[in-house]
Amino acid sequence: MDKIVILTGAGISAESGLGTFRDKGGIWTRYPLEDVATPEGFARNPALVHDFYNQRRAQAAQAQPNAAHEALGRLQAEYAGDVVIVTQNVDALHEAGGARGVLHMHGQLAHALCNACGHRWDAPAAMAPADPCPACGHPETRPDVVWFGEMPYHMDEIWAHLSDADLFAAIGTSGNVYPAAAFVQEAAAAGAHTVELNLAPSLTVSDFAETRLGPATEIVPRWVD
Ligand code: BJW
Repeated sequence: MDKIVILTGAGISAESGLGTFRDKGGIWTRYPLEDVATPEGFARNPALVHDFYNQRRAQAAQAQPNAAHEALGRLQAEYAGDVVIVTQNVDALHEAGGARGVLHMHGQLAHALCNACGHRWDAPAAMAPADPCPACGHPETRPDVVWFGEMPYHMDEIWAHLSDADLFAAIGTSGNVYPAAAFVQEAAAAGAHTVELNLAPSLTVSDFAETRLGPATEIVPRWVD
């Protein structure tokens, strides 16, 4: 049975009202990523980082899945083979759109993480510096997201799926951030057909066999159906 591996980025949630990072007016044009998305930034000013993620958590909680998330949920439900969704996004819109078993390689806004014992739990609406871990009581708690210099989650499982993929699609990601930007090469080396679906060509567009350009809510349902 054929295996489809789909990588998604911020572009798939853009039409649900969640900002992308590197487009005009994007999150990293408004907040220095060194301050809010690195362990060093968190150590320097945890209140600033919590404030940034508390705002993003509140926005994400209001957002609704769009036609692209729903099309992928449908694909997973109806396709006879295996459809693996790997997302760099920290929102829960794939799950709200009907997807199952989504691999959140950059973590999830809805979870908190204890740096001391590794315990994860549902994040409160407003996390604050030195909130104690409910399991061990340690105050080194943080949003459960992957910052620059940290190891993304589920990597062994993701590389295994890529090495076994018949079709690899990347949707709404700019190809700036590794290791996700290297997935297309891994899948192509394994013999998969590769397709990019994006509003504008990514940095890695030349690695893909096929490119479909347009807003995700138009091109993803058309590609799936
Ligand atoms: C639409 C649309 C619409 C708009 N429809 N499309 C050299 C080689 C290899 C690696 C490195 C290297 N130098 C440095 C590194 C490491 C570093 C890295 O990649 N740096 C680069 C800047 C070069 N990577 C890491 O540190 C990663 N870890 C790692 O490599 O571990 C190994 C290791 C560990 C320790 C020591 C040594 C090695 C971790 C990366 C973590 C990234 N974290 C963030 C924040 C997550 C939490 C949060 O959300 O705040 O993840 S950064 C941010 O970027 C976020 C995203 O998931 C990620 C990717 O962004 P994405 O999704 O592509 O968004 P955009 O905005 O860039 O693009 C949007 C796209 O959508 C565009 O293409 C638009 O056209 C499109 N679009 N509207 C369709 N309507």
